[in-house]
Amino acid sequence: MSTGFFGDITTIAHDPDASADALAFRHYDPNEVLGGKTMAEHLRFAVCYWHNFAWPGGDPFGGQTFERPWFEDQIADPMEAAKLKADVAFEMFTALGAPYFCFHDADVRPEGESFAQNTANLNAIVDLFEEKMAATGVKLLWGTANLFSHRRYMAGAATNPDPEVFAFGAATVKTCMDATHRLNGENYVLWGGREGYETLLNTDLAREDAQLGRFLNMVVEYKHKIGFNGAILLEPKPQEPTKHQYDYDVATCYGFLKRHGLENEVKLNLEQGHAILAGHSFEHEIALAQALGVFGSIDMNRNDMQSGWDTDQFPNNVPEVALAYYHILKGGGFTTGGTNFDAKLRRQSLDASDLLHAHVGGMDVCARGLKAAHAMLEDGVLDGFVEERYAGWDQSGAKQMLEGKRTLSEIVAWVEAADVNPKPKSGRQEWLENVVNRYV
Ligand code: XUL
Ligand code: CO
Repeated sequence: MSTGFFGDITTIAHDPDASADALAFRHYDPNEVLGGKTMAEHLRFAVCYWHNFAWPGGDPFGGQTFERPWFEDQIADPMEAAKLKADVAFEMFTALGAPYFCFHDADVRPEGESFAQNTANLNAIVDLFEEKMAATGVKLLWGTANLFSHRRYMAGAATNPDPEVFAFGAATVKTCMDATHRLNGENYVLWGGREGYETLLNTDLAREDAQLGRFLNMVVEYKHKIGFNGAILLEPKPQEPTKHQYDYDVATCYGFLKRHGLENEVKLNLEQGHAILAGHSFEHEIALAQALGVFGSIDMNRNDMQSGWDTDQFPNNVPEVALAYYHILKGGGFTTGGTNFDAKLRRQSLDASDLLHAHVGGMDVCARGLKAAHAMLEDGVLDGFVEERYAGWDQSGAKQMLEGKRTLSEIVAWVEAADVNPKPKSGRQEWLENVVNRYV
């Protein structure tokens, strides 16, 4: 029986000719095939639990704006509230035709007084999820532990100066990995929201790095112990809530993984807004992760270009999204990863239908971006230019330099003997940008 939260809306169809205010996909057609895969298979959309069902609409200057029947001011029994929330969540996943969802433990279960109570609450909801997933066919893209909201984590979880907090966090991650494994999750994510510092005056950097490295190694050891086949993903973000967060960006995370022997065990979950906060573009982060062999999944959203905050808005810029998917497709597309909307409504968007419009719009923007990216790759104009640009390296003398077969002195001899005198060639950026514009 429906909760009635979304009125009589149960499914949203693909209808390019729908009227202006109708809830319909204009561009996302899950069954449309691009290069041998359907759009649904390419994009692997996921709806996140936290922004849609747990967040009350607060900002740093004001509290709750949303009124939801499962909020604690509406239902006295927190477990009943969690169940109603799950009912509405699955109604939304189904209405959108989203194949996946993602959650933190704290989004889905009531906060207990102890570790044991938290675990019992989580497991009760996981039982419910198991039933709902079987009934609807909705799958779990990833699970994760919220090791940043509760006050015990104010100075970090893995990087906390107090070993008891480290232990509480590690024990919590085990329960969330168990839950993810039970629900056949395809990935397990770690975002270190408080793994960083507010001031160096009270912080031992070397110690915190060692703690974080040990923590992640334990996660990987446990993954193998239980036979979890999904990927372990680290999610970079440079700051917010901390002044400085250790998993700053792709380059920093890769260095961290190398340092702790994890570069072949852990991949990355990249978020558009986090890339911007780090002073990069989203496609930079994706392209670098692909180049280093650690690309895993994406959290799709956008930041406000003026405010400088991590505003987690729904994506609405097709050219930007097209370049992100271009690099994803170029690297072979998603394997275990997908497109999770780590995006939230504006706090004035009060209606249940706003949640649907937000996702329908986001999914349509991604569909347009994907189509453009696919066409750019099919035509091969960009790729061809890059290949041509580096073609000199195919010659044997050039190869020998890279393979360590020529010393500096030997290179001098070669430059002199062959009178090497390079002629600069145009990088043709404006033409390349014009080419991209023909697709978006
Ligand atoms: C916070 C953020 C998180 C992670 C999961 O900025 O992106 O929601 O995606 O913990
Ligand atoms: Co995220």
